[in-house]
Amino acid sequence: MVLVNYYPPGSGMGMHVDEFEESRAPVISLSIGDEALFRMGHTESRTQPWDDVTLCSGDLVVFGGPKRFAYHGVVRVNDATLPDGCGLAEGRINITIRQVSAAPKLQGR
Ligand SMILES: O=C(O)CCC(=O)C(=O)O
Repeated sequence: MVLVNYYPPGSGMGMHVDEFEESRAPVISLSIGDEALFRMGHTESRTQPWDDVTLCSGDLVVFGGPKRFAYHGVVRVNDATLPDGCGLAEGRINITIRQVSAAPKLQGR
């Protein structure tokens, strides 16, 4: 499954766990556009400790293993930080790729 989120400047996404998927395969996340302050926490709750990292256009994050079901979110998207030529006039797009089923069926079998 591929999920595309658009973030207007100044927006964010609350701390949450990606637990819709039954697969434990890593989530792959690509950032395009304005810089975002991304927060990665732990599996128990939305509270500290957490790590904050600024994601720039073109950055790819893979979260798997012990962080696959950790709380995470976007604190904020910083206005007017996107690079020329990224394809956006403002804001940020995040594309996440997730394996949904634990055992994907092979075509024709
Ligand atoms: O925008 C991001 O970097 C994170 C997106 C996210 O957490 C999600 O789609 O569940």
